[in-house]
Amino acid sequence: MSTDHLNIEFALHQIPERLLDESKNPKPHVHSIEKYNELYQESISNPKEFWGRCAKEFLHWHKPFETVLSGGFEHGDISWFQEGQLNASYNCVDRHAIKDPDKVAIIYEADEPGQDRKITYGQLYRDVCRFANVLKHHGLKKGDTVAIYMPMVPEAVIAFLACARLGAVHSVVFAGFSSEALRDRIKDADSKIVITADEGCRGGKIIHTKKIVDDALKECPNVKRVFVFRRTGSDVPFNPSRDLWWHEEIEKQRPYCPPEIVNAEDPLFILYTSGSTGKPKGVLHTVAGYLLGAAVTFKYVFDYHEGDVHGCMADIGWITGHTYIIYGPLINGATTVLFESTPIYPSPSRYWETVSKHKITQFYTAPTAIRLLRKYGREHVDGHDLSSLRLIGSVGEPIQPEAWEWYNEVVGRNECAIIDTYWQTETGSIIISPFPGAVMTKAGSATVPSFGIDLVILDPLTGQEIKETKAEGVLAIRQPWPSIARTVYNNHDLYLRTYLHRYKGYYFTGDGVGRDSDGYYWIRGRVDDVINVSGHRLSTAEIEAALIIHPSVAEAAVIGVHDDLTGQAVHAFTTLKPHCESTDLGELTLQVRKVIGSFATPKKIYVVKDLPKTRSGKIMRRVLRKVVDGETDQLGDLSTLSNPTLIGPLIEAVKNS
Ligand code: 6R9
Repeated sequence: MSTDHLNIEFALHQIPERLLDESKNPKPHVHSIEKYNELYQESISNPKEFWGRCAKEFLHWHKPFETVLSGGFEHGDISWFQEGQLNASYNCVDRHAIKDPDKVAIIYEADEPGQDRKITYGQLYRDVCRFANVLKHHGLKKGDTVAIYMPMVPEAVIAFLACARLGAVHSVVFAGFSSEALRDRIKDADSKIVITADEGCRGGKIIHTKKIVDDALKECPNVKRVFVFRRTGSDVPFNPSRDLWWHEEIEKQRPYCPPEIVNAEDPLFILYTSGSTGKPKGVLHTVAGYLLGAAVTFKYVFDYHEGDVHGCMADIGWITGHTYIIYGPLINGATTVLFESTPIYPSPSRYWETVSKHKITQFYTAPTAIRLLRKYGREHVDGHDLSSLRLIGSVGEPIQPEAWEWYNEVVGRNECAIIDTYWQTETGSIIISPFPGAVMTKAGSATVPSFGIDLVILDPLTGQEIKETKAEGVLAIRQPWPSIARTVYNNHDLYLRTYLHRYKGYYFTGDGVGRDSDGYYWIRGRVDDVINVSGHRLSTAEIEAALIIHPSVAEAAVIGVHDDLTGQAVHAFTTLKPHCESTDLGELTLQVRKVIGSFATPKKIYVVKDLPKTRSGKIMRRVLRKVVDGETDQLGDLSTLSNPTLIGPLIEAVKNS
């Protein structure tokens, strides 16, 4: 790997004064670099003491644990707080509803401005109990899986927590996925119940949610019940022998439902994510460890204080929504915003109107949204009262220094903490990020590890740890932390192979990384065949599989290409079957939208005669990448290429497209 850029030292940004001024700001929990170092060192050298203490402080246990950690990376038998028993919904709702029933738990900012709604902890408690009783009445039991395919409405949160109350496992499918993708996820997780809505609204557009569910369920005979929340009230198809209306069912139930007490290591949820294989993986998280990771990072990384309003703009269908809209905030008894719309609806000021209306204190979004708003210009930000903001955060992909500076200056007015947070579905919670109040920042660096995260940089070829401070390699972790995923649903072997056995003794993230002379980490992006479009993690293999379904396509190869707006964009190369002279590119695009969802749509499709392959038949995507980037003089070692004559026509095809 090239190390040229390691010589560039980026300027350190001081901790904004406002953050350290106790007359304007609550004193940060981690208020100095010494404090960070002390806590971090303890968490690494004595993880049992550190996490044992946190587990008692952050969680309510119905039965206390004795063992903090057992098992490890070798067999993937990691278990935290083994003998402990608890309930996630009790921890997120009941204890706050008892203490402060009128405190606002959720601020729902609906797609149309002005239709917002607030839900207190008392109300949330009753709603969760009612809906849990509905599910119980229809036969849902501890350990059963439930698919949730819902827009960003409070009832989605209620659905998560009602499952957790009964010890059931939720498998949330992002509501932008197509019916086929939904079908595959329902089948893989063996969900018998689906919770959905009549329609969704986003950016002024209607999404035909229930219809998509109906299409998916044509091939899911095991789904016996579908609960339909009425979001728009439009006429939608309804199958009376299977479907039930949310509003009719909850009226029948009383708002009390005892929580099912489960073991610390029982599953809390499955969430599908793309890996380098074509099939999405059902990443499984367990109750206690996941909740603890969410709770501790929420408090320390977002520097949560009583009275704060937390605005995470992600979708609940992604891990960011699970951890930092729902579980992290609610475990801490915080007020969390559920944002149904888009950054540009009805205008590019929507975020800032929302911040000033609800006096949001922590604002969290993705680089793709920041780049989009930067493109629209600062006039859409200026003039809005953003004085409530103390911290602004970014997640999902590397943030370019230009975008970081714009965010810091225009949104943060140089007086907010700015946190670039790096983590993954599999890590459950943030693993690299500045601690506001303690860690100085550099534009484009996620900076330092979170508590308990023992980061290492490995040489990708030898798997040896690179001990020098300045280093470049792949990112791995040496010790288990509480919110690490425990398995891939129904495929523990895949879990071991993907994360734990690739480099023996370490958890492997799949990301390339650099470390500068200050010990700051710079995430370079995926080293496997995963593309990141607007923070959506897509696998090249999955998109290729979708293209190949089309009757005229023989082969497909998909690559991620730099894109100013979306970070990466999907470019697809296809070869056609012998009898096909040409094909309708629109149909191919449609194919991807149908099988995966519109967010995976290729930006460009090139029809070529042949794909570059190694002699063993592996497609050389690296060559395709270079050709698209115009770096045809740097195609690298082509000695393994089986058919060197295809390069010329390939370059032509890209040029002429
Ligand atoms: C939380 C989330 C994980 C992948 C990850 C990496 C990329 C996430 C990042 C980042 C650079 C950041 N990623 N945050 N890259 N800087 N701050 O996004 O989870 O959807 O599983 O994606 O996203 O490549 O491996 P997930």
